[in-house]
Amino acid sequence: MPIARPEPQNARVIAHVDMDCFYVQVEQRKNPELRGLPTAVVQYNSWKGGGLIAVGYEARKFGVKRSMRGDEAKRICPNIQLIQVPVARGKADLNLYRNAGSEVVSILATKGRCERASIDEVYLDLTDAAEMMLSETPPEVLEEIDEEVLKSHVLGLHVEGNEREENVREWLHRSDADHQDKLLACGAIIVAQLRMKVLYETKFTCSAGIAHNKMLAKLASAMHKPAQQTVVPSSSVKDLLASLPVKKMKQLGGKLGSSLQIDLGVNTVGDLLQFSQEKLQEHYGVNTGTWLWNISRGISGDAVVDRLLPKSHGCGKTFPGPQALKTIASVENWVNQLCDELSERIQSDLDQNRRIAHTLTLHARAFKENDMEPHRKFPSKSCPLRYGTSKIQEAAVKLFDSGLRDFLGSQHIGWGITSLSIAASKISDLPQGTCSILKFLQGKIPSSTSLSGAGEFHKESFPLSSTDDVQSKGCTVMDQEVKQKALASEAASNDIDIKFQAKPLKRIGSMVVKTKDVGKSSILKFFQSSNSSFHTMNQACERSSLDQASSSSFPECEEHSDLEQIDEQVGFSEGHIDSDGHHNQTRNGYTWGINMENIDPSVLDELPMEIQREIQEWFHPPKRANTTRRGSSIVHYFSPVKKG
Ligand code: DCP
Repeated sequence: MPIARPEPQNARVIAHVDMDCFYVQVEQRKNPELRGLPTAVVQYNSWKGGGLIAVGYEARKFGVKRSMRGDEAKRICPNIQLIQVPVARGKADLNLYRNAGSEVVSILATKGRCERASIDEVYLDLTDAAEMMLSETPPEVLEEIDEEVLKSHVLGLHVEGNEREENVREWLHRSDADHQDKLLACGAIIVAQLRMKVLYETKFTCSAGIAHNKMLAKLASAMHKPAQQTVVPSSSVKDLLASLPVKKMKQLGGKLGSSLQIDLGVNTVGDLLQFSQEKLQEHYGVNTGTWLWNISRGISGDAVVDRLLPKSHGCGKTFPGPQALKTIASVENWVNQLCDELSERIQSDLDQNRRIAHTLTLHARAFKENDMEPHRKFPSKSCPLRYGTSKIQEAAVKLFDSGLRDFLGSQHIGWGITSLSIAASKISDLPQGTCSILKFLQGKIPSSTSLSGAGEFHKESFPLSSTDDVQSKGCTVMDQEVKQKALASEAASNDIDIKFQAKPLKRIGSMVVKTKDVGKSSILKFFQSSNSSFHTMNQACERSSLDQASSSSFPECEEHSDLEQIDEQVGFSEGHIDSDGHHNQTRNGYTWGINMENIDPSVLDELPMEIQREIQEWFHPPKRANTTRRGSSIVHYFSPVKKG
């Protein structure tokens, strides 16, 4: 459900950066011979040439689309290069792309607060950087401006043919512009520099939107692709939204958007302006009504969250048509494989980022033979997550069994599973003070099971709960070491004299101006000078419609084929009461589902003194006569370690 948040009082500068045909670019970097050729990445499943999941801009010129299969793409574009997505455990392995995304994030994160929104897109809050630029070297005093900045699209700015760059220059230079527009001008300069830096360091192009809030920045980044940026001054918002189909707006692609069309006859976001806030609240409740009223005016207070790492990890697989799984054994086989991957990823998140996931969720799509209740969905199920592959597998199979029971009810009929996915969510940082425990465990336990006991903070047995609110979406990302990379990149960016950054400044009168010929700094020139055939991308740059752009954002999550992953929508819980009615103890905001009196003292004695002290400190045990409770002991926490 959308949440209505008022805009902060002071203007912000928010950018949304989205990689262009991302998987294709990653494959082209791996194999530079593909550059300039029409290329698409296809699923590993070769039925009808495999489903296309990413289409390069050269191929798009021939009409190749993501919804097509390889055979169809070949028909309309015989020279198309179809690259198979890497495969592991019988399904797509996205690590190559995740890591490539992390490289980009580490560069973008150097200029302001950075929120990684998916495998290939981020939001940046550049307000501080823009304010600083405005106070030190405002655009109006710059003698030369990077070509890449001049190629920006400024919404509402009337431009024709060759005058475009001149008009943009004028817009950037306006000394009578209001503070908000001046900030956006600074944002445009910063984002162009960042995009150039991304290109030089990773060889990837990206597109960006620069606006006063996330919603507008996201809309704008998709308007001119590839390798371009679009600025949304406040004065252009009304016109932008007036013709924007409601379904194109984030969170209006589904039922809410349909209801607006059917129930209120609203087809564009601008159409919403005719309704009072009260009327919208009457129809959709106070929160959603207020949100609708706000977005129709371009108001959105959503903050850019400082997050370089994902909120959850997920992996899934679809089994379309005849591939549907129809036996428990075949489901278990796949559940085990998905859990194997999930376990590896959460373990590596724990090892590298000191983050622990608390909830395991299983989603499935299913059908029943001769179904009398075709609308009944397979319910999503979740439970506390215990680390260790076999424990996750065991729990996931139980979740599936429980879901299947609910799905079938009293009917004893045949069934089939057409998609399965597993997610680990409610991820939080390990509390301070666990450092020595981590080291101790990592030193003693083989890495595949290291800290597998962490999950034993949860009860051995647990209730299965429905979690219909957990939806699946496009991309959950996994960014190993991204934080470190961001820091490293930030440090490097302070030292390294990068071509497009290292421009000495000189002053006009008392103001600072750039002296070097900055006109060389353009993304197109990068490709020309690096001798790659970028001409088709150049031509594609001429496109500028939201229609085309719409293919750049994930459609509905259901469309996400084999590569579907789990959304990052689950929020963190501050603490809870478990099903036994025991209050979990919270330290530094982290909830431990265990009491000190549940720890077997003999096991505690085996730990080094420093660890014992840490554990004592965690719990500050309440004084109670009964010091042990059956079924819950630290033995379980350390269960992977076999006692001699
Ligand atoms: N992706 C996928 N399955 C989908 C949609 C996307 O596996 N149904 C993957 C491949 C894409 C990547 O996610 O390269 C990013 O998706 P985008 O929607 O951002 O699309 P692209 O980056 O491919 O193209 P664009 O330049 O239009 O953004």
